[in-house]
Amino acid sequence: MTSKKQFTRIAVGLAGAVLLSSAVAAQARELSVSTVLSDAFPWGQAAEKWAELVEERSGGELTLRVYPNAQLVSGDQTREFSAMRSGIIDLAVGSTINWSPQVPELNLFSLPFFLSDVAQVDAVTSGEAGELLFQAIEDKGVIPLAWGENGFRQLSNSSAAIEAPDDVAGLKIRVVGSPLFQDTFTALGANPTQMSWADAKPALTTGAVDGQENPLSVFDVARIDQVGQEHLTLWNYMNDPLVFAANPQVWGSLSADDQQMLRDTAIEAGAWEIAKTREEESARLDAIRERGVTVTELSEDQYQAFVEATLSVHEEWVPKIGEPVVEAARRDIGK
Ligand code: X2X
Repeated sequence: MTSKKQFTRIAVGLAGAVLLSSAVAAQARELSVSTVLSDAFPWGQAAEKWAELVEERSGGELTLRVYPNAQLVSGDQTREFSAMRSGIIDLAVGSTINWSPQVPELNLFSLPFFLSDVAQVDAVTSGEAGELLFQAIEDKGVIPLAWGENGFRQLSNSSAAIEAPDDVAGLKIRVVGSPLFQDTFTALGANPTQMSWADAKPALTTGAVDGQENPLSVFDVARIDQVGQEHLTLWNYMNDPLVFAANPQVWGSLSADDQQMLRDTAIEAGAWEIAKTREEESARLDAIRERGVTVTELSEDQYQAFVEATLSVHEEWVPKIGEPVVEAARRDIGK
């Protein structure tokens, strides 16, 4: 027979267990965030900033854990979007280049010499085209939240200064992303080779490839000059915006308040990172020059020669990106 005392003990124990399990339910929830670059780079810092703001605003109830180096997709950055869509990844701060194989509209930013300065990039991301691009991401099964920036991509190589399309001819250039990059470098007479970031530095080190293209922050932090890339041409041929985004099931499982908080903090972290990336560019360029890299700036005529050499890429890719998106972008930048 259960005595009154025993009964009380059991009841107290049960109540404790219920309390404990509700405490577990209310315990911090951790979401994964995928990035390609670590927090040594502005890109990784964007994700860390997001995590910091979320931790602060949620009072520690929601935490973001950043997984850099595309480790959640074994380094294969062009699979990041699919992995987020399928739920292997909860959240990501990803590059439009890396997601363009699944979201062709994102190739807009990679159209050679289409967007020529940061004002135009901002006009597009905050404009009509930006809305269409977010819609395209959502249509492909991922919730876009905010923009960030990897930056304008510059061309480096190990053999000689590049001032004209002829100087690129015959060079093996590492590229990533959609086949658009193959087309751009083929149009310039180069031999493009698609490979992940994880494979790029080893390929530059062994001389398996002669050149690569990346923003100044990446060139600087990854010390690309130390793997023989002594020539850098500033040609601003394309910008690589970043997008903060979420898996739709994860997003749907959050309260409306948490959704709002996650979106607001993504926007804040993105704006912070975009400003930082841009502010740091000139000091990075100085540092690169000081390390002995030959930096080539193009005259207007030299620039035009590259524009003309890659016009065929526009003909080929505007229909794949979609006329409405390209037209919206033209309106956004008044072009
Ligand atoms: O792989 C690259 O070149 C990088 C790091 O810039 C991207 O992820 C697009």
